[in-house]
Amino acid sequence: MKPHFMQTLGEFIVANQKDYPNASGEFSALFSAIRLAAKVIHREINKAGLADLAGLAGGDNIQGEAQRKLDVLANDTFKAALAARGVVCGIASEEEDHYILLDDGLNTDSKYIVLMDPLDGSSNIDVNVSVGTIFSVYKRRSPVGTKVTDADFYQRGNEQVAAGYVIYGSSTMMVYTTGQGVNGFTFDPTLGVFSLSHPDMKTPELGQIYSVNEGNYVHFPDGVKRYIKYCQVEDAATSRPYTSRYIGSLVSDIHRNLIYGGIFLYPSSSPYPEGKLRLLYECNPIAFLVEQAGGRAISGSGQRIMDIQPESLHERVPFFAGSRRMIEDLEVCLDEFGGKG
Ligand code: AHM
Ligand code: MG
Repeated sequence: MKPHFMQTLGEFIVANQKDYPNASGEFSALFSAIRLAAKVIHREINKAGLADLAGLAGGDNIQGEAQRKLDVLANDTFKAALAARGVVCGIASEEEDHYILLDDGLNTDSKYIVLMDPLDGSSNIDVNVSVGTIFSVYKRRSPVGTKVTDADFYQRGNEQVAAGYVIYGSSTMMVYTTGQGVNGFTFDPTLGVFSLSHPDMKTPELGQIYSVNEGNYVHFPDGVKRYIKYCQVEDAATSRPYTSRYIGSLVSDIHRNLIYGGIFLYPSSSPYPEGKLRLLYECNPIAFLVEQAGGRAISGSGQRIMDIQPESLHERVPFFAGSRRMIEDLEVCLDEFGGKG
């Protein structure tokens, strides 16, 4: 068999720098920090069951959710990797009550901020189900050299300069966008490199998968209930009934639907009147990727996710994302029957 050398993530970033006329190398350094942290998490997740890394850490995050040992480890790893490069002036994380200011001299003059969910779906980790890291990158609004402010973090999703996820699955992959399409890189643990395995990812216009936690059905808004019933009705033209697939790990559910085509729904329900997913570091980066792959992402009121003006760091929003024609059908139901609790 002839050896096949795919382009590595590092090579890809360098080769595409020409797309950014003002690129100073800071952005590549930022990506190299994310890439390195992802490799560390890959390593730790793979031995979690052996190294006493499964289970709870003993504390709660600001949202009252129990932190797991790997949540804490992933958060510390990404923070340390980003801080070490001198390219990020502020970090916000699902695991931190407030955003972190990096004004240690090394990072003070950086122009980027990063928002992240270091280990999404971590409640799945003890049973060997795929989890992910989600990240979102913006240019700061405040002047370089000053302390970052709320306004740097409360930017609309459409201001993102990059977003992506790492999926720690049957293989580890990084999928990201800088607004020029979506590319996916698979990690080869024997070489320690991510290679371009999924260039220019596009999601089908119409898929056959719907993904929702149907256990909450009775609490869903009427428009969402209608749409779920629509998914289940037979119709040859749209290949219905659709298949129901729900892992309960956002990155995994989105990754599958992105490739096969499908719709992901996390509506409002009585336990979560605003939905469960967080606008800044879960919904916005996923919305950017889904749109760049040709899909759409909207909220319960039908608003484009990336147009929502954030008001707080950990705010939640009903989230619907996926294949374009499926979102259009959902919109009809939300318009007619309502999409909020
Ligand atoms: P987390 O950030 O605490 O891990 O929670 C987010 C996760 C998502 O990965 C997933 O889509 C969702 O929670 C599943 O929620 P549910 O168990 O209510 O269906
Ligand atoms: Mg999360």
